[in-house]
Amino acid sequence: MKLAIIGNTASGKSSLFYALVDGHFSKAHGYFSQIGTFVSKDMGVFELGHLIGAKKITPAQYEVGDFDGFGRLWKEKKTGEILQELITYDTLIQVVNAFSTEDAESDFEEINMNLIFSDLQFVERRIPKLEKKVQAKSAQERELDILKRIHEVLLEEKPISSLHLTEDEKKVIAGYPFLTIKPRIVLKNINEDANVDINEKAYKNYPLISAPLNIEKELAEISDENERKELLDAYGLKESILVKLEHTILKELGFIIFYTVGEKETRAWLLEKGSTVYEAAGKIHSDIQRGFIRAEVIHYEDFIKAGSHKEAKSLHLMHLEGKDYIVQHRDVINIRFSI
Ligand SMILES: Nc1nc2c(ncn2[C@@H]2O[C@H](COP(=O)(O)OP(=O)(O)OP(=O)(O)O)[C@@H](O)[C@H]2O)c(=O)[nH]1
Ligand SMILES: [Mg+2]
Repeated sequence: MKLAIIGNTASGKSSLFYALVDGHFSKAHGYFSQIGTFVSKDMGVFELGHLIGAKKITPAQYEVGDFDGFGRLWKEKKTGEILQELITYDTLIQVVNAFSTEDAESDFEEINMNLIFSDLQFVERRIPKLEKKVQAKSAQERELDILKRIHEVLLEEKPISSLHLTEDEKKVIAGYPFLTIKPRIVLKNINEDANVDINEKAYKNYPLISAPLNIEKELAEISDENERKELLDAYGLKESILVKLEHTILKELGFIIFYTVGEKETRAWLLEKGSTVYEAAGKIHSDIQRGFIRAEVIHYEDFIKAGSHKEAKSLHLMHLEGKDYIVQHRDVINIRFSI
């Protein structure tokens, strides 16, 4: 899963990037100044792995890009090129400067308008072409109708996500490089002396998280638990926002985490919510999916209670499921297969 950090110049993008990747990064080319890996903050996989004495523990991971395209390069009108890079990302995390400016709204809007403008440019080029195709009966009128509705909301300076498209309609336009339809999370970068307003949960319909990102960056650099605590206390903060941010990302994207628990390796996997255990098997290995017989499922809490697959089985905490079972967040899964 790929996360792009976007935002205005000096809004705190790189501060968030460093907090997320915790040293796992490299310089990038093009419109990302650097790319790195965010290792999931979900501790379940470590608890399970330690419980059974796993040799290797592999948490879920996200790819993170520190995007730099909305400044000078955007003004040089390299929008097409920039778009091609940004479009490969699943979620946009928009950092908004609320620490050195009174006007966080215009900081948000400047980037928001870049995204809207990019989509607008695209539909305006696409609609006349599609009209010709519809006339020649080589394209469907339905697609054209959807694009016209999209055009209207963009002209009102609203994101495509504000248009309530059905799942079917979304499929029709899935191949288009729209940015304002992507899940977006707003990260308000507040001053470290300001109080976090915990009641404020959304910003213009986007899920909102507020934090002083310079402190988040510092927290990532400290490994000593007591020192971390001191720093948090000094600024009246409860915890780093990274756990909450990951939850929000999973919720917005509609993803869950499931585990495979083995002595050789205990691992956490990201999966689209609503997926069957057969689809989950495919993530693990195509052979396991091909030879799928049944799935042994134990929920995380039950596994922790029982301590092992065997004990969970004898306590009747394990249930056997067929291909159609819908995997739940934090299920421990063992696939019986034969090839
Ligand atoms: N006081 C304060 N300063 C901050 C905060 N977050 C970032 N800064 C400072 O603001 C400056 C810009 O932060 P960066 O994280 O580099 O921002 P950026 O968006 O990556 O900047 P560019 O890549 O140059 O566009 C740095 O000097 C930071 O130390 C904050 O929460 N509070
Ligand atoms: Mg930067």
